[in-house]
Parts: sequence; C-alpha cells; structure tokens
Amino acid sequence: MIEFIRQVVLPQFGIDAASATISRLGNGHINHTFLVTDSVSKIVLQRINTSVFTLPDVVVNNAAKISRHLSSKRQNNQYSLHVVSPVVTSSGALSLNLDKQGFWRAIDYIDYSHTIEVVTQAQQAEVAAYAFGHFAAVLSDMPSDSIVDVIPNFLNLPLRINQLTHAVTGDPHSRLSVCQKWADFVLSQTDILLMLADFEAKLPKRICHNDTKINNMLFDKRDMSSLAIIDLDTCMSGYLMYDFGDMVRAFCSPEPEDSTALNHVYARPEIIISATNAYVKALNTIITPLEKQSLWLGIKVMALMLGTRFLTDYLNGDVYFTIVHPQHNLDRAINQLTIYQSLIKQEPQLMPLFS
Ligand code: GN1
Ligand code: MG
Repeated sequence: MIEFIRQVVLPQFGIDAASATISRLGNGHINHTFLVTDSVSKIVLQRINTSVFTLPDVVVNNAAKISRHLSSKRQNNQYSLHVVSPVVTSSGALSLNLDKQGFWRAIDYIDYSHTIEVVTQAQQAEVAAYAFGHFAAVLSDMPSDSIVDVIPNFLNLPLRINQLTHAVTGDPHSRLSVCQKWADFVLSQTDILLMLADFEAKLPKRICHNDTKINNMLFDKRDMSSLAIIDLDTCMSGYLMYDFGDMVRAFCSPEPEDSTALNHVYARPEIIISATNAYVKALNTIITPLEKQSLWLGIKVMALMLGTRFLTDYLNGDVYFTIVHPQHNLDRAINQLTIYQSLIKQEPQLMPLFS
C-alpha cells in the first residue's frame, strides 16, 4: 500500500512524493492511518474504511464543519486546544475518491504530539477529561442537527444487544461454545436497558465525539498538557453520558483494551474520580443536573456496549474490527465485560459521586 500511496495518492495532495516518508500511525481498528512527511510539511493521511463508513463524503464534511466551528472559537479565545483541520487536495477537495483503490483524506499533523494507550496516573485522566469536556462545551452551541448521523444508531445499546442475539442464534463460525458464558452474561443485563430508556427520554441531545478513548487526545510531549482532540469521524448527535462513559471506560483500567491479564483489569476508583471532576468542571455552565446524574449510567453502558460489539464481531467472524490474531475480538470483549463487572461491584461507592 505504501508504494501506491507514494505514486498515486500523494501527488494529488500536493506532496513531493519522491522525498516523502510514509509510516503507519496509531492503533485505529477501522481506518488505515499514515504519517506522511516531506521537506515542508507533515500530514496525516487516511484511507477510510467504506464498509464501516458507508457515506465517507458525509464523514469528511462533518469533520470539516466541526473543525471550522472549533477554529472560529479558538480565534475568539474560547477554545484552548489545537484544531485538526482537513488538508485539501490540489483541486481543493476534502477527499480523493479512487473507488476500489480507496477513499482518501488528509488532516493536519500536530507537532510535539504524543499519545498514550493506557492512563498510568490520575493526572493524565484529569488533563484528558478536562480536554474532552472543553471540546463538548465548545460544541454545545452548534445545533445537534447541523451534522449528519454518519452511522445511524451507532451507540444504541438495545440494537447492539439484538445484534449479539442474532449472532448467538446463527453462530455462523461455530464459536459460541467458546464464549457462551459471556454471551449469556450480556443477555442477562436487561435492567440497564430500562434505566437507559428512562434517561434518554429526558436528556438533551448534543453534538458528541463518540470515540473518546485516551488515544484520541493528543498530549504535548514537552509537558504532557493537552494539545488536541483528534478523530472527529464519529462526531454525531448523542448524549453527554456516552462521551463521558466511553472516556471513563477507556481511562479506568490499568491494562490495554485487549489485555488478557484479567487479574489486573478493573475500574480504578481514583481515575474515575479525577476524570469526573475534571469533565464536570469543564462543562460547569452547560451540564444539567440530570446529565450529571446520567454520567454513571454512561460508564456502565459504554463498557457493556463495547464488550457486546467485540463479542458480536467475534461470533460473526471478525468482519468489523481489525484483528491481529483470531482470539483478538474475544479478548477485547472479555476485557470490556470485566471492566463492566468491576463497575457494578463498586457501584455503591461510586454512584453517589454523580448525585
Ligand atoms: C473503533 O477505529 P477506532 O479505534 O477509532 C470504533 C469505536 C470503538 C473503538 C474501540 C467507527 O474506533 O467505536 O470504541 O474502536 N469505531 C467505529 O477501541 O466503530
Ligand atoms: Mg475512531
């Protein structure tokens, strides 16, 4: 793919292909991402996975709208983070559609950036949670219908559970016997659906990021302050509790998302407390009392939902998330469901934080 990028894609983005270096970037499960450096610039180049993002034009248009909004806020000193903006093609387009050879887009690379895969100190959780909260706060005056739903029902737990039920019933790759216990566990979690429906009926819809894991926040490698929020591809209308919940489920474990060291996979209360305080502080004037109350539910929902999605993909033969080995989605599912169980165990101590 690297040679194809050099010969066909880079010239379209005005990059000097002969002198450019191209390397893989990040750990995304969906798109292919590269860092491209030539003598004058550094950009992030992505081949969008069009099986997942079936309307890639919508993805790049949404992301451009979000970055324009953030940039104008930054100009008015209302947004303190850097903005990842689109890098257009030589003809001024937001993307390069080569049909079977890919849908390509480029974005700014931010210098001095550093990502982490696991939160090791409460201070990191605090910095990142404040940044994600600030991002949500600054988007709060953008009407939630001003961007298009790129993946309708993306964060719909009842739908995700139905998809699991379907995979369990069909068991198309005869993998159920390996994970029956976990599938039964997910399908027994019916109370949370009732609670969720009750909250959703009353909560305001806002533009959310929808993928607030720790590696979507760039730290400044010089002092580990926050630099930018990246990966605007799943920005859609949603509920604050989802962004908060996805963030906390990703920050709270001392192990990576696919770790099988289950003795060490749990929700660290001190990280949850730091992340919560920072997120609520950043949204201070915006978050409603009911939204604040919903945040605890959001953490549980997002851990359960991601565990369910990984398990469903395992049963379906790994058609959605990129995997590195055959058990990968199962390992990820068990990891997330273990975090969910740890959250439930600590509910009596942690839930009062959100009242
Ligand atoms: C996927 O590709 P990446 O890493 O940005 C997924 C998210 C999951 C995440 C789990 C479009 O995001 O929903 O939370 O993996 N994105 C999509 O690591 O499904
Ligand atoms: Mg993403």
